[in-house]
Amino acid sequence: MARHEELPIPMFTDLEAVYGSGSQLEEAQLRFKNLKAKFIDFFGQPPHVYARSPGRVNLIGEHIDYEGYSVLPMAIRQDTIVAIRKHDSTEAEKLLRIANVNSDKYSMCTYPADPLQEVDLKNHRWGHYFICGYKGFYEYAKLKQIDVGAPVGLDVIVDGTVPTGSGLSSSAAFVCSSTIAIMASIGVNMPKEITSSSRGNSLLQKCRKEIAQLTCECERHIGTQSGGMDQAISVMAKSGFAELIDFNPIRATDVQLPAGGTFVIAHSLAESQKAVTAAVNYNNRVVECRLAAIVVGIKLGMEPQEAISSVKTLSDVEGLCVSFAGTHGSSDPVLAVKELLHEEPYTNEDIENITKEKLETIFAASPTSLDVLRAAMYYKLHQRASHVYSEAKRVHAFKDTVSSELSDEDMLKKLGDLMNESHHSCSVLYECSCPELEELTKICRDNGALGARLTGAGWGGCAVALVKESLVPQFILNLKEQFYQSRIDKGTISKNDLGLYIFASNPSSGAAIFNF
Ligand code: NG1
Ligand code: MG
Repeated sequence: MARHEELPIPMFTDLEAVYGSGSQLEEAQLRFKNLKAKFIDFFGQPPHVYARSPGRVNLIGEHIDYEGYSVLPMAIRQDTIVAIRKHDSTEAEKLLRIANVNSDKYSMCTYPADPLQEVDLKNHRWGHYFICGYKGFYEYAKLKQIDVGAPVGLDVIVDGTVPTGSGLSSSAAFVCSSTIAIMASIGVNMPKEITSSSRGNSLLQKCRKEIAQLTCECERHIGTQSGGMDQAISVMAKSGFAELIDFNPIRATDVQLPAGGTFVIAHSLAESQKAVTAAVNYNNRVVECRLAAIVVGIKLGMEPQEAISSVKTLSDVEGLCVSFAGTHGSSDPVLAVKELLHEEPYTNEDIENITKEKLETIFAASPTSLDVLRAAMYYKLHQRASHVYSEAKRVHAFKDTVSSELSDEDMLKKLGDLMNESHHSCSVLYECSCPELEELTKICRDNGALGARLTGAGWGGCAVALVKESLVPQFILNLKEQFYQSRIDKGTISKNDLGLYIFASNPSSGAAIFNF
């Protein structure tokens, strides 16, 4: 194994740097020890290297990353660790064997060591997320002309603590840790344009950015047209800070949260299986936003064909919207949407009359979008665009509030209000909430949360509440009583697991590699 300074990506660190000290460190040491023992059990030899990447909670900015708008998440301590061993090139079996420490729930998945294999979207398996990283890594190497040699077999064990289907991005934690583990085990170096002129910290930042971009593309192999927030924060997070993430190109700006407030994460216990329901939920909204953007572009004077070929996101037509609204004395794209798009849902025919093109033709290059068209009855262009433009403004208002001169108390109140507005918009305009999340966020507010909203894609999963630090223990007790107790009584969850479903969270650090 190469020594630290020779290793490919400068993300090697030690457990203390990531997991801190005291009982958390001891817990982490035990976790890695068990993981290593399991690895030897499964594969007869220890792993070469480990990569970890955390889940995240999005504080504000929902369903706007894929429209090109900035979002504001923070990493959580729960993470995925991938332990990996690369086969010798002389070893005959060229297989990817992917096991899980939780082998009762996740049985071993085996795939050929072939970077060109297709991910079988019709038969979802948990190991597919590793294949996303695998394919993405080889595509990246090809693009950057990095010589990575012929594919060899890989033995892998995954240990994840991010609850799945919960809006905390277990998927990105898995994809990012897989990709980074593959990079580290295959021993590639970062392209020269990144490493040549950068030293120390700035090199590390450049590499993190590059990996964030790469992993975002990786996860699209699972069939969701995701925007990049989750991978960006999972790779680039810094302990103690939330991050404002900008796209095109990806960039992270540290955001110091005000003293006296704590973010509490609470699971609605409705599991959202995004990879399975994408055609009617997530990808449906991506398609609706694209259609809204094209229609707005045409209404504001673009030729239909020009709009179809050049308008990809609502951010592409924001400038047009703003100048249109400007003639009415405002610079708010939400106002433009109000006038340009009717609230009645649009049918296929309504839209095709405007675009002068079949929707199937517009989306011909995207099989997952064609799945959306097959499943959709109508398209709520007005509502989706209003959500996106207003949510994008709330992200900046959140960031501005944090850096304003307000007292901590006033600041927390303002942040809470923005979170409540965000939830309302997700719920009413974007329709990505569900009855359990509505009940949970209401209970949060009734128990003194300054703000509460769904986090992540929605349709189940978690809520995040901003709570005054001094109230947190009582707040958690009240939620246990008012939301979880009836579910414990019904046997939905066990009392002993409550700590997995409701917890306070501090901003944790991003992806890292270990070898010991
Ligand atoms: P979840 O479902 O929480 O992993 C998804 C997307 C994000 C973002 C949010 C909604 C993926 C990997 N992530 O998050 O990019 O669009 O929904 O804000 O698809
Ligand atoms: Mg996800």
